[in-house]
Amino acid sequence: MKLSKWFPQAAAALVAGGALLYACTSAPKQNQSSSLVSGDAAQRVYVAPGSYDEYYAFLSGGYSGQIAVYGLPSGRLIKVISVFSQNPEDAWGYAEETKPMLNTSYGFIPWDDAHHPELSQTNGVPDGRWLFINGNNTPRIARIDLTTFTTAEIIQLPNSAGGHAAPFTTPDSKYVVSATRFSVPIPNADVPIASYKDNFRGTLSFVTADQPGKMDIAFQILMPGFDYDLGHAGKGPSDGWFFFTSYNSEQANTKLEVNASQNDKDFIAAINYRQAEQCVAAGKAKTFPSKYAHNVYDEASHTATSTMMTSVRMLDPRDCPGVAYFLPTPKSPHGVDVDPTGEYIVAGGKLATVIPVHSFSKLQKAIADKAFDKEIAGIPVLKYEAVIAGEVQKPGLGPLHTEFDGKGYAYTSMFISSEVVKWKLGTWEIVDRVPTYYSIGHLMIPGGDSKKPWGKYMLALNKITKDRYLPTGPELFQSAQLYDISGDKMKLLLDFPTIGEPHYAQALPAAMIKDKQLKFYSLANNTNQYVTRAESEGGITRSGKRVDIKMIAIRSHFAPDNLEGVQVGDTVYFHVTNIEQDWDIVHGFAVLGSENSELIINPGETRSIRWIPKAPGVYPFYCTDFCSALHQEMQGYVRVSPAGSMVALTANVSPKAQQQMSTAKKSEATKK
Ligand code: RUQ
Ligand code: CUA
Repeated sequence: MKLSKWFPQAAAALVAGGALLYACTSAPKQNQSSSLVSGDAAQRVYVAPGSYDEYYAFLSGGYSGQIAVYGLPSGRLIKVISVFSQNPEDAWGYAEETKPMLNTSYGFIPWDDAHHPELSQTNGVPDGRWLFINGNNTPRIARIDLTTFTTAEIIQLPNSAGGHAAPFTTPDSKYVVSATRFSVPIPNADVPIASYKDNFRGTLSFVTADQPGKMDIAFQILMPGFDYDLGHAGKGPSDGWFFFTSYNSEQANTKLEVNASQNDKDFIAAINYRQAEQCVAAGKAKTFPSKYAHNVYDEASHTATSTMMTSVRMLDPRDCPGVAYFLPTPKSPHGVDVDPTGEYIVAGGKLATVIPVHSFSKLQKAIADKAFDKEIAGIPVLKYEAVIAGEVQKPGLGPLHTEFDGKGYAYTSMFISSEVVKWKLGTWEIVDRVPTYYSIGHLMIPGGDSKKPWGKYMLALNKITKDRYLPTGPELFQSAQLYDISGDKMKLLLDFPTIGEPHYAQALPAAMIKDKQLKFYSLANNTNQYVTRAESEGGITRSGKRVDIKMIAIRSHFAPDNLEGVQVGDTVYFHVTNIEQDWDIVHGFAVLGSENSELIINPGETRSIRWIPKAPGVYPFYCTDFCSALHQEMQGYVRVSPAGSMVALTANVSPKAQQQMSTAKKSEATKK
């Protein structure tokens, strides 16, 4: 590609123009790019029907708020996990049981912008227990259970806005972090925006993550009012440290594209979080009133609860010397990535003409030598020369993110010049480059941000796909491109469209989790307050204007399936238990005129949906998942009468069930 020949003048022009232009205007013709695919590519990605992929890949859904799971190398979409957005496909955020998962201090929030999936780690290597992901807009972190592929927990981050540098994990998953992209008044307050420099601050949050259901904000660190962008934990020798990029060290509050691009260097914040732990334990952090939600999904009751928390511990670096240092880093850095050995800290300076790499051992020496330039808000700024290990020269335009193959090489995405550049750690020489189509953001190597990458594939996550797929009107899908990185040269293998906008992704060998998948929920262990374990337990009850209908779903009927006595003005709850105990036998439920989504009910699960009928009539309901040969027979009716009607509240329960019921009652009576 033309732009992959790198011109400093072009960078200067782009920066002066204050715009990051897309390179796709000089896109190669389709036949050119397809000729770049090597001859055996089809074979390398072909996973025969009925065979499994080698890796699970988890791609963020960006502004869809969800996660998409793909098999690699085939690129087949195998699951969409509902996280931050209501999803009618599985009733996430529509079913009563799941609504509390989307609760925040701002109320019920049906959407977020999810950027960075991160696998839990043990000893610095993905362990297949959980996947975390951030919500950017209303800062949150979610935990996904990798035995059920469902969201199990969400914690909100107070004193934050734009939870972008999240949720990167420590090598032991003790913490996942989040940082403010937007600095804001802390606590948030009604102040003039022009008072930015006086009133606006950032925070770095450390969230305990290794106890399911118990995520908690261990502490927040109060930072100067920059924009904090991305983070990664140290490992090996740098274990115990965390690195966050920042831009807008100018502290501009308007026209950032120009005003935050003035300084030659911004900063990476190096945080000694063990030092922070000690300061917090010594009482140096202040208790800071803060409202934030902690939402937990209980697998036995199939029900989420939301708890509003009221305070955090806030640590000011001035009260904890040695907790934070700034590493000058050119220029408006975006990604920060630590190599598998833990020695090198690589920054992707969007506007930089080099890829700067800091050295952890030099950082330690610089701290010991007090090689400081100045101090900002109690945080020493180290001398660039004292911490820099090397610079990758002329890498391309717009470096963003770097991953590693575990064989001594780094791979950096170049947004503007639309390419991936492979370079050698230690010598900083570029050894290969390949085009991407187009405008690559993140890239991902399975385990590529861990101690032990599985360095066989690299996935490029692209923003622009003009001319790659059949055109679909004004908006085109984003895409992922799979490259073989097992040899010296990167080879393009496959190109597939993605849901939402994939930012980051993670992947692990399928063998790590595929045999741990839960096949169905135990009906016997179902503790939902509306569980219906047998037909005889179904029924309809009224309490004032609230009507509860309990029913079972099984191939191929609902029971009860004829309900009367509902009145206009009632709020009706359908509680449906799928009593199947068999893998993937899922039923659905939907009722005419419902302003809600359907329900999708997994085997052994109970789900409830609220319905407010507006007019008298008879309303059919049916199963929405083609579950059996008689799926179309899986239907029923609710009769709605005018308010105050004398129609009795009844649910038909089959004669057999009624018999069972009366026998049960009789035996209860004899027991008494
Ligand atoms: S950020 S490229 Cu969240 Cu790089 Cu998307
Ligand atoms: Cu149950 Cu279709």
